[in-house]
Amino acid sequence: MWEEAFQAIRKAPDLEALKQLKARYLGKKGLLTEEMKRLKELPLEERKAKGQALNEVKAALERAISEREAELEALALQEALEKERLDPSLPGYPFPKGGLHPVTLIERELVEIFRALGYQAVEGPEVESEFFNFDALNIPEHHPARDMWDTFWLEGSFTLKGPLGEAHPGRLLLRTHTSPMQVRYMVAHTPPFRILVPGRVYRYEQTDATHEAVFHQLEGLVVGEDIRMADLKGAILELAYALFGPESRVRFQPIYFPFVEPGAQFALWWPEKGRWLELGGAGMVHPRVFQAVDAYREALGLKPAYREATGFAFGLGVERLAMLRYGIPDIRYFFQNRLAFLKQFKGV
Ligand code: FA5
Repeated sequence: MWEEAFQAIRKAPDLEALKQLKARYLGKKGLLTEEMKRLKELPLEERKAKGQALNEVKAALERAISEREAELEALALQEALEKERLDPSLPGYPFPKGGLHPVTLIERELVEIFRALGYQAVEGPEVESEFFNFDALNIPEHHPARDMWDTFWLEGSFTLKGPLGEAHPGRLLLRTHTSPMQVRYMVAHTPPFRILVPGRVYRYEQTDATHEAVFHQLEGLVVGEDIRMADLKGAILELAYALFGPESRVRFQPIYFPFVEPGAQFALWWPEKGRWLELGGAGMVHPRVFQAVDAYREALGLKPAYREATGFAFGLGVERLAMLRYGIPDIRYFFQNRLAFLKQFKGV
């Protein structure tokens, strides 16, 4: 009878079967356990001999079970090792690594250049009020200058936050340039300072190879005592040197922007290509802008801080610069998210 048990144990195909065999012989209601219970029915002499024999069988069964268990475990391990074999000499799977968008690359480069000149980068909201985008920048309603910026107007009663976090009522729009941040920053700070405002802007425009409805600008604003046009030219010249080396030059041509006087559009000389790059607009901050800032400050209970101030501002198109820099023929490529295009720009 026990011979059969030993055989079954030795041949148990897996751990589960072994567990069942263990229960069958050694469990609470197992054959051997039952046999032991019956010992007390035997006469004393027999009981002793039989008891000893059963104890030996029990020990032997236990030994057999744990031996088979060890065998089966080793087998399972062997199997797993076979199945999950790892070949460390195989080449790894290529893991695609993302790169930065070309607009981000140029934007970071520009911010770095100006940071070295003491500028601090700040950001402002893309949903803006008519007041900061136009009125405070000396572009009143019904003034023809408003036509310079075709605007996406927003509907609804969302209340915008002003420069100090106060509720700012007013008609809402998607900012058409980064210049409203000039006003926001000045209201909340006192001169002197040098700031940069990188950001996305929106224009209700037909798109073509050089015009997008959504694009990026980089605004610069420097306010202090006795800031002059020469300082503006110097800042743009530093930009030209940083981008195109010491052979570069800058060109300023008069142009009208309501928030600067005089106003200029500026271009950088690209020696490598032997051509001028039209980059953006600039000028000396218009006194009306300073007045609007001080009026707003007073309305908030702050002291006027711009009565004696002088300053310059500039704003340039980031995509336009990226296009020229990287030889991109169409501005629309930036927002199509085609990997073949984006993969050409690597950077960290
Ligand atoms: C402005 O937006 C002024 N706020 C710039 C400024 C700032 C002037 C501070 C004076 C003082 P303008 O509309 O010209 O100006 O736009 C500035 C630059 O943005 C342009 O030179 C051009 O590089 C870029 N730009 C304008 N429109 C588009 C467009 N639709 N798509 C792509 N880039 C554009």
